[in-house]
Amino acid sequence: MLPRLVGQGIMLSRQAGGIGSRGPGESQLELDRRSIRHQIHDIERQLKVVEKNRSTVRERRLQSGIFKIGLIGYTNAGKSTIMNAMTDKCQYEADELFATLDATTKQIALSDTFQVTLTDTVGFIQDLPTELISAFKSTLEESMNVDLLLHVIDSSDPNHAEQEQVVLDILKDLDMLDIPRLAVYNKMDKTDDEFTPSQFPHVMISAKDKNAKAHIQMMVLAKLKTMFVPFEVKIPLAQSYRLHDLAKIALIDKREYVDDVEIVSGSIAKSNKWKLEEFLGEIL
Ligand SMILES: Nc1nc2c(ncn2[C@@H]2O[C@H](COP(=O)(O)OP(=O)(O)OP(=O)(O)O)[C@@H](O)[C@H]2O)c(=O)[nH]1
Ligand SMILES: [Mg+2]
Repeated sequence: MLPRLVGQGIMLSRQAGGIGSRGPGESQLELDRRSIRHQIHDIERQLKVVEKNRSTVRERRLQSGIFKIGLIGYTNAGKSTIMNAMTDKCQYEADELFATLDATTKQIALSDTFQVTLTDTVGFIQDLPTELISAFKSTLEESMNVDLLLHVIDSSDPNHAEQEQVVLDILKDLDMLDIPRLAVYNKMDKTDDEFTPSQFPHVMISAKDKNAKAHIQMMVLAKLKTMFVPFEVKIPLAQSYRLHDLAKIALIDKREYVDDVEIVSGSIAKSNKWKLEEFLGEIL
């Protein structure tokens, strides 16, 4: 881009002309170049700040023990629409390629108490244009740290099978195939009746349907039950109120009262077992 300024510099200098105005073409050119270098430097600095903020937020989230879910899928599959349905918020969605170029994370309640973060990401595509690779990688980095991937598929697209495969291939390239996954077959409202899903487990929905949120919540909770490890704790009744914090990161199945003790059973992510021990340590 910079070399093209040569012509422009001369032109601008000719325009100036009079006494006290800028000198010959070269100095104008230098001015232009310096100003652009400043702008480039400025943008680079801003990008560094964004990156730094991102990694601090990411670190804080890693420490909190909150379960993390990432929405991934081919571009236009309906990830942002699902994000909106789950969070009751407005995230840019559009019928165009790469409507989302930046990762967005929101914390939501999956049941009365259980909290998760949900991250929307940029859509996958075959033969990604080089200009988009860095945006793609940096938003994907957000989903690298997640505990569960929701693979959103536009079931109504005649090429949905190829698109599913592209996503799975990219996951393999990124070493993300071992992250637990739930397939979300979306746009069922315009999918023909013969459609048969190929991935398991899955949920079939229309993101625009009012029941979409409840369906996804139910399937995610069922999936979590298979991933979590069971536990049983006894809490003195006087300390029962502290269960509130534990219930944000653990699924509570049953609460029983025996004398002045509450017996709580449920399940928790393996990575959070130490949190349970910390909790028990604090109440004893
Ligand atoms: N008919 C129908 N349209 C849907 C459904 N879900 C999403 N859409 C539409 O599909 C288009 C793409 O949705 P987005 O949510 O922006 O898709 P995305 O996966 O976030 O796309 P990128 O950000 O580009 O990767 C939008 O026009 C949505 O309104 C659905 O269940 N049924
Ligand atoms: Mg999007």
